Amino acid sequence: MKKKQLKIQTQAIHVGGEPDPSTGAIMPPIFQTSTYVQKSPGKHQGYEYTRSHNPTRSRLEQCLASLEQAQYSLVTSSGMAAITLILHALKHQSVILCGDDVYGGTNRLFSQVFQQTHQIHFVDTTHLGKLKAKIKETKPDVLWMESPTNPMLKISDIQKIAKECKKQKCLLVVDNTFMSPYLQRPLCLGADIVIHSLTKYLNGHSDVVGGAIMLNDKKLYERLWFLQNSIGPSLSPFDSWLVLRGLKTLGVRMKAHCANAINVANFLENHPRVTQVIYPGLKSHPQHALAKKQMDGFGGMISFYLKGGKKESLHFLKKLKIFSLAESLGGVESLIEHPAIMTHASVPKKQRELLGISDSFIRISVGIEDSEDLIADLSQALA
Ligand code: P1T
Repeated sequence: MKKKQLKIQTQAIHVGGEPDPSTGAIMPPIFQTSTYVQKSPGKHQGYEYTRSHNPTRSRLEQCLASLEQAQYSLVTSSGMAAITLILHALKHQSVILCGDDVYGGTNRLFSQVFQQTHQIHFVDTTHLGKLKAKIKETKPDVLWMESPTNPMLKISDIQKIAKECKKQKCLLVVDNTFMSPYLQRPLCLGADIVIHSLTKYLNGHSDVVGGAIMLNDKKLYERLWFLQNSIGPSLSPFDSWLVLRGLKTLGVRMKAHCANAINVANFLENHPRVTQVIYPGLKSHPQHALAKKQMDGFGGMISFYLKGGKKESLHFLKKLKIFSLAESLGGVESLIEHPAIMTHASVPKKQRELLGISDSFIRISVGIEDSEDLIADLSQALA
């Protein structure tokens, strides 16, 4: 059966997961090797050195390309490494228009590392009119966006934005980390490149740091592979294998994250100590209708505001027993964090305040434990 005919959960298990042809092992071997023997100089079996190619990593790339419905995929040593490779592929002084609400590390990379070689502007991508005006004003080479955004969970219309980008000959890059291909496939909506932090839902077990790039343009893929090989941020064979293993349960995990998150969001929305809950699955979310249309589920991320200030927030975080206070997201265990002090501390204070990342703002990654236990934990900490 062709892989395109398979449903996404079947692809996650079988594409790149074929039994090992030499032994019949049902699980793919970890080719934990740095180099490969050659018959004579330059005569080899397609593998010379693991920074360049590795069979375990190739299997992962095959699976990820299939899930995002892409021709090509490259996996990297972190999500930031994936973003860095793309930035290196751009011309000197390229204009990048970036969503105003992105992961703090992405904001830091754009505004404190690549600001010397590229021109960076920020824009609210949820408002198409404002976005079109900013595109006219800045004439970007690249539009970089997240949907939902980290941490405000704003949703933007990828299909409409992609149309506008095509008109303006601007490359559209979507960071799909918060959704995973199980819930959203931006290339099918017209994006040019999709990136992921593999560290999150795709691996799903909080034991790997990795990144991925998926795209259909052969020339650009070849340039990115050249940069990966030249600069060196390839994912290790063991980490590639762990992600391949994590991917097998992507479908069941994403369903459980979504089911738990709506229960937790409803609980928080009705709690007197909570002033506002942001979750794309709630009717109160400003882009709820768009989320329903664009996504196959609302995901496992929730943000909310507590009554009070920093003191109350820190007190609440200390009282939790099942939720762990930690950066990151997308693992089977529930995590909670304070974006202003943790994941988004590198975003300038003024920009944070404009976005609403205040001291009473909390972000949750809802895991796949029993939601009754999660709600009981939140309930006792809020009390
Ligand atoms: O951590 P790393 O694998 O390098 O991925 C960076 C990254 C890229 N894009 C998005 C949307 C992200 O959320 C991240 C990492 N985010 C966190 C660590 C966090 O807690 O939000």
